[in-house]
Amino acid sequence: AWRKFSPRGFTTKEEFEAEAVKHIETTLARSLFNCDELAAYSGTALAFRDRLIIDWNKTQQRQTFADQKRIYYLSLEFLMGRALDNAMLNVGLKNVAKEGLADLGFRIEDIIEQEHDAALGNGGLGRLAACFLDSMATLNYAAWGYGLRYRYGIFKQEIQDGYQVEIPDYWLDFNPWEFPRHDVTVDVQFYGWVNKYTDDQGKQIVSWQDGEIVTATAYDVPVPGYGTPTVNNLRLWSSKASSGEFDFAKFNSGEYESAVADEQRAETISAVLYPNDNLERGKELRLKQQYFWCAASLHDIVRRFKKSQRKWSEFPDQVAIQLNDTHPTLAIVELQRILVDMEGLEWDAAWDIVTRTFGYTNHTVLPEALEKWSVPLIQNLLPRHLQLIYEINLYFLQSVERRFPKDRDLLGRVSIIEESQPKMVRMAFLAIVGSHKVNGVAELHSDLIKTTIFKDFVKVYGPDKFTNVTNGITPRRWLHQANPRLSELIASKLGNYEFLKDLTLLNKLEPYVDDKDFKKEWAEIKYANKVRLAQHIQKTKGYSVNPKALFDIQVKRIHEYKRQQLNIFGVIHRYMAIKAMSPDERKKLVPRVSVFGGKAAPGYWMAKTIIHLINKVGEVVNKDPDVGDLLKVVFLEDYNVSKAEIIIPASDISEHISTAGTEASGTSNMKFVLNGGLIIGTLDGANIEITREIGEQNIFLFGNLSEDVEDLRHHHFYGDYQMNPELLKVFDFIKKGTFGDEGAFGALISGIAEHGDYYLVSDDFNSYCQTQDLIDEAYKDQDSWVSKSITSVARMGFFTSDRCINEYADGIWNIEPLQVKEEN
Ligand code: 26M
Repeated sequence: AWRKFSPRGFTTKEEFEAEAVKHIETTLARSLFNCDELAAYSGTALAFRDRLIIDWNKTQQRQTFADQKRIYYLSLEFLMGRALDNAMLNVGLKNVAKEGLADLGFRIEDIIEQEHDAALGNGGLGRLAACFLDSMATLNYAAWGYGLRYRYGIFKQEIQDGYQVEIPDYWLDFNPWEFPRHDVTVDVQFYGWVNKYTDDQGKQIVSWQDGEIVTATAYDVPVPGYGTPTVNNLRLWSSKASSGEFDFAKFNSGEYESAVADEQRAETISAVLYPNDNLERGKELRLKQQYFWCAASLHDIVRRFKKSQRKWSEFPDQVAIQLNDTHPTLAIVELQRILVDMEGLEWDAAWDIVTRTFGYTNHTVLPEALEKWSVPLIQNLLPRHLQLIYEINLYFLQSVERRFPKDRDLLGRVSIIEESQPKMVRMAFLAIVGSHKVNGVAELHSDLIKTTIFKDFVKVYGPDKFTNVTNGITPRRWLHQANPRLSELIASKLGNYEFLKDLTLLNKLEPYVDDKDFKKEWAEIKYANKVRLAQHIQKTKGYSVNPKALFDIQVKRIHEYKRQQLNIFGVIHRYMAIKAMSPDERKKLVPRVSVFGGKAAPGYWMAKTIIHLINKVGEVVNKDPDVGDLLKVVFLEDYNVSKAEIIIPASDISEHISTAGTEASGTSNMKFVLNGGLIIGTLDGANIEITREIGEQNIFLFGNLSEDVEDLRHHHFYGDYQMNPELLKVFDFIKKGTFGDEGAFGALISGIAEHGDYYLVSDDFNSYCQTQDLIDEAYKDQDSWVSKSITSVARMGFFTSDRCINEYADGIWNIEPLQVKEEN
């Protein structure tokens, strides 16, 4: 009976059409006679949104009623991509929508493409947060994401004359997936000063006074699980001048301009995502963003906790907060401030609550990415927080001194404050001290943080505070949505789609590794995906590539440590080899399409030089009649989540070739293998565990090992090393001006040939090229290649983000899923 009053919405195509048309005609006030694709998208999105809202409300009620622990995932980045396709698949009504849209005269693919990506992230870290939200909802965990509602997401990339140009990404014009909550606000304070006094009862009172107030307004985004009625919440904060603050006093006294300026300054906080990945720059506005978001989220969490009327000591039993990198570390200080300054708890009791609440995930060992904030900057912006940080550090150092009384150097090494000029706050150290668990994101990475950057903390806390949770990806988006035909083929053999919820079931594919018909279908699907990418290249770049060629793909943020330069030097080496061949020799070659994609941080000059070189090589190679189909070099513009969904299923080989020890995990490596692509990679990040799972015979590994990197760099530094002669030939070829203005690439070359080759491009060049030759040979034997592909997919079960979330839940959050009984 309840169902009658609580409908889940449409189930048939007729009902879907009626809903979509109703929205187009009423919500959008458009006539069906001029319904274009954008209007059809909007109507479809609103119809699905209605369905989600009902389950979303129920989920929130159920979680409130259950009154058990919740997970709060704090991330400055959520790289969600598009929502409609995902929503349709999760509620299991994509086919209904497809038929309904066909009736209305539309192809569903065209409608899906109307949606703007939600690109509130840079790369791996932000996309991981999105996969985690998907898994937490699918597994029925009571979980919230907290982030910032940037008006501008990651910039859109265009290539002009071979150079990257950044275009602002204003994405909020029509966003049916967000719900403004004008009644859910938090006032956040900045600047001001700290007043300490003793009250009538002799109690120390600390109050943070004056300064300016900015209001955080909540915007909620539903996060549907797959095949479950759980719809979790992603809460994004938007900044506005506080209502009292758009100052009528100022306004009335004629200071209109300065009143407007105040308002704009407040709105600037959530205006734009910082486009760096793995680089820290210490800008005040970035610190403001971090505190604004941490404070708003913490006060929201505390408000919710207080409704339950529990004792403060129960806070860690109700709340688990996970810090996605050090960006939200101020949340630790803010919770201590709330408990001590506002709620009047004793320091030790408060600190115990804090440390039991937080967990910290580290995503990088690159020194230039480790966050440090200058003491004067914090002093000015957050005076009370600086005092608290000093106090936290004092107690921490005292405890270290008690345990290691003779080791004075140790105190300096683990101090949260770096004694530099100016002094700096080391955010990773603060995050470690304020959390009960610290994890890395792949085995090698988790070992490295224990033996290098956080070595002293292992000594202080013992090894158990540090753990590993190897990253994972959601198979819903990265298999089912991106590669529906492969998903369908797998389901046809396994009998159902259960593998999307338990990815280890993929191992049931192993018996088909030598099944002729199955292999044929498998290969056909890969080919169709390559044709689709070739069409995309034709449409966006204006030239054709041969879908029968070996597609070799490297798509990720452009960074020296990821070594796109090694790839493009290898391509040039191949080009030189082709030029030197006789026509007969050329006939034996495996044709190749080398695809690159990825954004450079706008201020990262060397990364931009690499993009420039790739484009210039493409211009020369692609029109060289000696080469023809044998080699094409493509730089795809504006790599993002929705492009990844087209690109990843189309690879034969993808490249994950970072200098060993530098890539914390990598997650696209997992996506490519799950889609039947093989990979070439170094023994770095999750490549190591991928190798262990799928077997050494199914992956192309090369290069120096992480444990040898330090020695090699040492030799470089003292000049006792020989440049690889083949690479020198490549450099000479570039210096001749083969790819235009040779001066343009001077710094890229000299960094390797003369200035220490920090990322060991020369050391790994031989091994890289030889392995590429092995790949050519292996590709000629298509039969064995396809077997490798199937075997690999069958063994990828470990890399689902569901496994990963269950490990966090068990080992860090101490939380169980909230079981839902399906109503009927
Ligand atoms: C820092 C300061 C100012 C602005 C931005 C940043 C910043 C942004 C993103 C710093 C680091 C950021 O991300 C690091 C990152 O993406 N790390 C990647 O995390 C993935 C998920 O764990 C791993 O798979 C990758 O190996 C790792 O590079």
